[in-house]
Amino acid sequence: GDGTQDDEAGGAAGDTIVLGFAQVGAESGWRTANTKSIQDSAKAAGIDLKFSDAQQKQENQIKNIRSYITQKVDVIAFSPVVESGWEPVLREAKEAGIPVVLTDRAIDSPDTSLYVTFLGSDFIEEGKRAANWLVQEYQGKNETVNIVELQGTTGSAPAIDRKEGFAQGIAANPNFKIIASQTGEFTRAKGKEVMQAFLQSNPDIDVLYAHNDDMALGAIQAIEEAGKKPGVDIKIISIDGVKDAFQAMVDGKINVVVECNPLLGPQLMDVVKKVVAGETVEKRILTEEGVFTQDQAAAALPNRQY
Ligand code: GYE
Repeated sequence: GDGTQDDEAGGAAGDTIVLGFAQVGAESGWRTANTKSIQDSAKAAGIDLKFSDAQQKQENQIKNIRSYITQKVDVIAFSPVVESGWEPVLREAKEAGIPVVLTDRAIDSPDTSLYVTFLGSDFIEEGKRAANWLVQEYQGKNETVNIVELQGTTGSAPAIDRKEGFAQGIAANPNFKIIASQTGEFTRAKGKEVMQAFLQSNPDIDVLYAHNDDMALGAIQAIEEAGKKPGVDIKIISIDGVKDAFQAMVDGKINVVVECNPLLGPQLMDVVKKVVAGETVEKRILTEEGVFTQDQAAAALPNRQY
């Protein structure tokens, strides 16, 4: 993979594999854990990792992928910031004979020959799990439940799918009303800001559904500053399962967390090795995840890995 002539087959025996990884950014606790997992496991696997951070901008990510193509890395992996607009750069990678692994987030292209596999969570399922908790929580009650939603990055797979999965999950309950839904860009700062606006225009919020923990944690500050009790006056559902969110559950401020595992590094390195060795890999590799409620939070917290 270093451009010498004996690695034309993409990593002959004894040759170090070069992996170019184009990360989304450092927007959340999930992302920080994901980056660390990729860096640590590349090291452990003896893979030469070239890493870039796109600061949540697609144009940066495209530039970073192009640079890996120019450098003739063995494999390119990336976590697409948004779903659309990847065909041109992925065709360039294909023409250069460099396999691409989608990590964490999917793209919307129907041309599945542009990547070898997609490794990551089922975000629709996560949205459904969030909704299922709510349906259970209000079982047997007919009162109107006013829900506000903090969406992730506009156009990203997790924002689109978590919204859709949740909507599907509450669809059979007409008393559940999503009264406001806006992006909080997966960050604490934006989550707080948008929640402040929600609170100002809606006096009667019962539930917050946040597409990730960081936005929920930012929103908690806004709720407290407005003189309300997070977890009690406004029930909070979030996704990811970072330690700070478990702590917030222990403190009674978040009601339920749907787990999304960021520790994709070991599986990614396995896939990269297989691809370089010319082995076939499954087109879709799913991560396994759970759901945690307040009564489970204290016991689970010490074992959380991210
Ligand atoms: O939920 C969020 C991060 O793509 C699954 O991105 C990931 C999401 C994660 O910023 O915290």
